[in-house]
Amino acid sequence: MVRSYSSFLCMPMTAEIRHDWSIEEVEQLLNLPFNDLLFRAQTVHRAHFDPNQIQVSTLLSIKTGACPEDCGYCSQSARNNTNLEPERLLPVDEVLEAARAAREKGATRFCMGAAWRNPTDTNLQKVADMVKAVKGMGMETCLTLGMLSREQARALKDAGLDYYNHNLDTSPEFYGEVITTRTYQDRLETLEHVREAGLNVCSGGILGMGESRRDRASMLCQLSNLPSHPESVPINLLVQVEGTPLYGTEKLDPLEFVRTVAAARIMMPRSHVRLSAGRAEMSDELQALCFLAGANSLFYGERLLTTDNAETDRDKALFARLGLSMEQHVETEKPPQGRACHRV
Ligand code: SAM
Ligand code: DTB
Ligand code: SF4
Repeated sequence: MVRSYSSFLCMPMTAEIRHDWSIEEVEQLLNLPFNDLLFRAQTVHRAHFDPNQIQVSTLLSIKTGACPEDCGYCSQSARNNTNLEPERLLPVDEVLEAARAAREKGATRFCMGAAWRNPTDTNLQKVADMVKAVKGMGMETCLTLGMLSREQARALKDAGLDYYNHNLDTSPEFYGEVITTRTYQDRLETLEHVREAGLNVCSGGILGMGESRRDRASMLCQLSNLPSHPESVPINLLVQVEGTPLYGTEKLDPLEFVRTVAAARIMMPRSHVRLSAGRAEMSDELQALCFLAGANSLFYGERLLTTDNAETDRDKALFARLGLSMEQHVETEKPPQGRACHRV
């Protein structure tokens, strides 16, 4: 007891912004006694955020399935035998209707996802029109369309896009076990293009794909050692979809998920850490631990892209039980003091 407490005290408690994490250092964080790790994460969290506010985004799949990529977790890959009905790019009015419904429920950001390796320039123009329309409703906008060139990222910025989501998914070491049709470097380059265009970066990964604790540490190093931390860091728990290669993977210890959220919070103190896919299968108590570990963003609404999300009534009840409020502010990353809030 005494030994772990003293080693815990030796670790800095300040919310320093660093880009030089080593995998070993992150492993040390992940190896801390659970209470010490959560205390540190909560301390860092409180230095930067109101701990009782949650940023709320809603997702919509604007183009579903028939994707040429071979991501081993994904229901939308044409190579996986899932029972998914492919859909063409949705018309703008359908997207706007969904955005309006999301806004009425309290979401401040609307995230649109497409099952593409990368958008064609024609499709990019159509999506840019969606961004303009959603933005015109007063919501923040986010897209995830696959790889982007420098020019495409700029065109989306010009259309008024706020965030671009592109996940690293896992560590560079484990990556090849999950995806072979695009490289880790491709992903890093897209993130560079997005950042260069002046867009906010949303990038994180998936846990529970059979990776090791070291892989989780390595993925967090990649994210926090980017030239700027992503403003938003989605931590997904693998949603196991029948017919995908990762279906049947041994389930991750839920406390390991919490530990990883805590490490993300400590390493990227000013980022919103999003408790993303996998909430439908999590208990309220597990989600509460994730919030304590510094998660302060989530997807709200009955669906993610192709799978069910936690139900909104359940989320409302959970927010009320935990005394959490939805962030209402639409502007990007401001100090916590300025944020308005909205009780559910
Ligand atoms: N096609 C684009 C791409 O892959 O870049 C955008 C959409 S893709 C569905 C966005 C992210 O969702 C993936 O990078 C992955 O991290 C996450 N994701 C997809 N399927 C998932 C699953 N079954 N469980 C957890 N996360 C998943
Ligand atoms: C992210 O990190 N998680 C979201 C979003 N970015 C696009 C996607 C989750 C997808 C979960 C599986 C599905 O519904 O298809
Ligand atoms: Fe396609 Fe994206 Fe799914 Fe990979 S994660 S198969 S790129 S939709």
